[in-house]
Amino acid sequence: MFRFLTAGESHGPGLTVIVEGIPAGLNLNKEYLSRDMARRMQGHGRGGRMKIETDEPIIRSGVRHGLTMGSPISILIDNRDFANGNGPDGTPWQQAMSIGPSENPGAPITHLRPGHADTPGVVKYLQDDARNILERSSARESAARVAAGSIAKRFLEEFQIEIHGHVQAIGGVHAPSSNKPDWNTVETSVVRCADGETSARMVEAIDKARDDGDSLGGIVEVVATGLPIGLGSHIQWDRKLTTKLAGAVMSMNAVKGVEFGAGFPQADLPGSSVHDVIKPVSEWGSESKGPWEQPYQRNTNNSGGLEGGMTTGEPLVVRAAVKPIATIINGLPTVDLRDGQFVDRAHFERSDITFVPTCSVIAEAMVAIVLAEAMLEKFGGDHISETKRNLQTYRSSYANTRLP
Ligand code: EPS
Repeated sequence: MFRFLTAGESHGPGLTVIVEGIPAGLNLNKEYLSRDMARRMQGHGRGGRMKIETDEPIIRSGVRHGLTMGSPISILIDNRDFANGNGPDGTPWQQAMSIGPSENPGAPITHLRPGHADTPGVVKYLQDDARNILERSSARESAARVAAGSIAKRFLEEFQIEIHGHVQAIGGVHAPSSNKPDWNTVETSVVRCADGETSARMVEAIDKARDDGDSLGGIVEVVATGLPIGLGSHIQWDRKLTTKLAGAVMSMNAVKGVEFGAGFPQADLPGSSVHDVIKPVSEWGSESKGPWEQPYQRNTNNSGGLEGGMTTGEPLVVRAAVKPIATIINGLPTVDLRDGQFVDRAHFERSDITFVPTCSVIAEAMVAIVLAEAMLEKFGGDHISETKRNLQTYRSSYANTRLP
C-alpha cells in the first residue's frame, strides 16, 4: 500500500513528508528529488518567496546506500524564510510562527480574503487570526507533495512509465491543442507551455495582471505513457482509477475542475464520434512493440486512456482548471473578522500573480502518486524485482489469453 502524509506551515520551520509503501531496492537519491523540487519553484508570475527558498529535500529515513529499504521514507524541507524573514507587518517569522508562546506574535489577519480558505477556516476552527488557517492552506505545502510525487515517478520509471505536466492556458491565453507536446520545450518555457508564441503571450498576460494588481488562473494537463492496461477497477466506485485521479488532481490548491481525454466537449457529441475504435493488429504499423506490450490499440484517445475506471494502455490524459490565486494585490471588498464590518480591501501579503506553471508540476506529482499506488495494488511486491516480475507475468498471461 502506497500512501503519504505531509505536515508543515508556509512560514513555520519547514515541511515534512512521509511516504510509505515503496518496495525495497529502488535507486533513490537527493539529486533526483531536487530536480523536481526545482521545477516546482520556477515559472513566470511567481512571487518573491521563490527567491528566498531553495527547497532542498533532506532524506531522513527509508534509504540506505542509495537504495530504498521498504521502510517509510521521510523528507524534510526547511523554510528558509522562517530562519531569516519577516511577516508583512515586519514581525520576524521566528516570533510570529514560534512553536512556543511569543511575546511578539505579529498583527492578526482579520480582513478575510474572498476565495481563500480564510473564512470557512476561521469559523470551523474557531480562530480569531486567519494566519492560523492560511499558513496550512498555502500552496507552500505542495513542495512536500512534489517530493512524494518525485519518489512515485522514480518508482514508475522502473516500468518505463513516464509522466509529464504542461500548461495549456493562462489568463485566457490558450495554446493550440497538440497530441504530442514537445517535453523539452515545456521544460525550457518560463510558463511550461509547449508553444513558443503562446508562451510569450502568457508572459504578457501575467505582466499585465501584475500591473493591474490582479491574479490569473489557467489550465494544466498531465500525460502519462507506458501504462499497462487494467490499472484500477470497474468493480466498485472507489476502486475506479478515474475516481482516484480526479480526487488527487482536485486536491490541489485552486483547482475547480478536472477532465479526462476529450473532456467536457464530448458531452455535445454523438457516441459514434466519441468512442475510441479498437484497431485490428494488422493495422498497428511497424513502430508498435507487439501484442506482449499492448494487447489492444485505438485509432483515437478521446477516453484519455481510461475506460470503466481502468487504464486502456493508451496515454492517460488529465486536465485541471485552476482558478486565479485568491491573494490579490488590489484586494476585493470584504469584512473584518473582529466585528463583521465592511472593509474595502481584503488582506494582502506577498503572493504569486499566477502559479499555473507550478500547478503543472504538482499535478504531475499527484498523478504519479495515484499511478504508483495503482501499480502496487495490482502488482504488489516488497522488493522492486518482485513488482517487475509480477508485471511481466501479467503481460505474458494476457498475451496468451488473446493469442491462440
Ligand atoms: C508558495 C509559497 C507561498 C506563495 C505561494 C506558493 O509563499 P509566500 O506566501 O510566503 O509568498 O508563494 O502560495 C500560494 C500560491 C498560495 O495560494 O498560498 C510555494 O512554496 O510554492
